[in-house]
Amino acid sequence: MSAQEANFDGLIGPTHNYGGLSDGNLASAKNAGLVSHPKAAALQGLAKMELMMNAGLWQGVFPPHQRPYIPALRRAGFLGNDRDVFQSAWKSDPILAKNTMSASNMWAANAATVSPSFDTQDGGLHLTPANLSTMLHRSIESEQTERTLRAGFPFAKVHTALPNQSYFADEGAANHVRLCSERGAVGVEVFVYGRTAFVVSTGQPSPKFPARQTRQASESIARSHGLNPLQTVFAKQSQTAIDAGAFHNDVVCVGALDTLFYHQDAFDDTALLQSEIRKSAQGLLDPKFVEVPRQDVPLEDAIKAYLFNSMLVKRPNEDRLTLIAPLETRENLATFAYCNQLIAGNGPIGQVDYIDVRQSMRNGGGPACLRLRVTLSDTEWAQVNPKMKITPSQLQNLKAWVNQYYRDTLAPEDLSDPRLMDESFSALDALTVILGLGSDFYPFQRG
Ligand code: SUG
Repeated sequence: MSAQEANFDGLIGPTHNYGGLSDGNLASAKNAGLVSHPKAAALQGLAKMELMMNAGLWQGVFPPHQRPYIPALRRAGFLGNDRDVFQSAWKSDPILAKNTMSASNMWAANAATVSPSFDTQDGGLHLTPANLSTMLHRSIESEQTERTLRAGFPFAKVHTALPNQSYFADEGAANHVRLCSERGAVGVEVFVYGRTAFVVSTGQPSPKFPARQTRQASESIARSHGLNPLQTVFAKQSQTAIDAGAFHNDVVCVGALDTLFYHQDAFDDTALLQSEIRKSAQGLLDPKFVEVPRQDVPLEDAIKAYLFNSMLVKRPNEDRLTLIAPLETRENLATFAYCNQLIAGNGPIGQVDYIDVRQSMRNGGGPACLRLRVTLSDTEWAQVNPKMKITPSQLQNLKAWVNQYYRDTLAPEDLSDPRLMDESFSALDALTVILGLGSDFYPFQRG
C-alpha cells in the first residue's frame, strides 16, 4: 500500500528557557540559567519544518502546551484565579512553579509511541502518549498531548498514557525504532528500555543517571497496540550510554527503513539485538546495521555533537538515505570526519545535511527530538487535520504568529513575570484558530 513517513514537529513555545531541569541530560545541566531566545528558537523550528516540506516530505506540526501549566499548580493547593495561582506558587514553591514553565513539549519524539496501521492487529494507527514520569517538568505533558493527537489524527486509536508511576516510566518514540522494507509494509518494531521496573540489588555501583524507560512500559505499549510478538523486539540500552548522557536511546541510535545506525556502546548486548532483529525480520526485510565504532567516534563526542539525534530520511527520487544532523555534528572533529567517511562509502546513508537548531540543542534536543514520526497511508494522511499540516501558507501564518507574540529573550528572572503568562495565553489562544483546534483546547480557555 502507498504510504509515507510524516514528521510532526513540536512548535517551540513562548516560554522556552534553560531551566536545568533534566538530571542526566548534560546540555540541560550545562546551560542552566542562560538567557534563552524564544523567538529565534521557534523560527529555527519552523525553518526545519520548511526544509522538510521543500524536500517533498510530509510535514506536520504540534502546538505548544499551555505554560504555566496552572492545573498542576491547582492540584498542589494554590487557589484563586490563574494570576493568583501563578503568583502564589512562585512565592511559596518556586521550584514547582519553574517546572510548570518549561516548553519541553517541543521535543515531540517524546510525545508518544506510534505503531502504524501496517503493524497492528486491528489495522488501525495506534498512538500512546508518553507519561514522561521521570522528570517533573515533563510529567505534566501527557494529558495535553492526548488532546493534540486526537485533534491531529481523528481516525486513529489514541490511548491514554500509562499510569504516571516509576513502574511504567515511558518516554515515547525516543526509545522506539521501526524497521521496514518500505513504509507501507509490515515492520519490525524495536523498543529500547533502560531498566526493568524492579531491580534486585546486584552489588554493582549505582548508576550515575536515571534510566527513563522500563521494559514493562514498553511491553505494555506493544500489547495495547496489538503488535505481533514475532515482529517486536525489546532491547536494553547500555548503562554506559545512559551514564555518559544518553538519557534517551535516540541520542545514540536512529533507524529508518531497513537501516539501523547506532553507536557501538548504545546497547547492553548488540549481538543479541542484531540476532533478534534478523529473526523478526525474516521474510519481511533484510536489515542493515551501521555501527559506529568508539575508536572512530568516542561516545562522549557522539553525545556532545548529537550525531545520532539526527533525522534519517529518504527523500523522493534518492536511492540512499540522508542524515539531517545538527550543526554541532559538523563542528566536532570526530563526528564530522566520520560523516565524511560515511558518505564516501557505499552504505545505506549517502548524504549528511546540517541544520541550525541551537536553541533546542542547548537543552539537549537535536533535530530528531523535535519530531514525532508517523507512518501513514495516503488515505490516512488525507484524514489528518489539514491545519496541522505544514504548507507554504500555514508556514507563513505560523512565522507571523511567532513574530507577533514571542519575546526575543527570556532571562531566568522573567519566568515569574505574570505578563509572560498573559502573553503566552494570548498567543496560544490565537494559535488555536490558526491550527483549527477549537476554543476549548487549553485549560486556560476552559476556565
Ligand atoms: O527530556 N530537555 C529534554 C530533551 C529531550 C530530548 N528528546 C529526545 N532525546 N528525544 C529532556 O531532557 C531540558 C529542559 C530544561 O532543563 O529547561 C529538557 O527537558
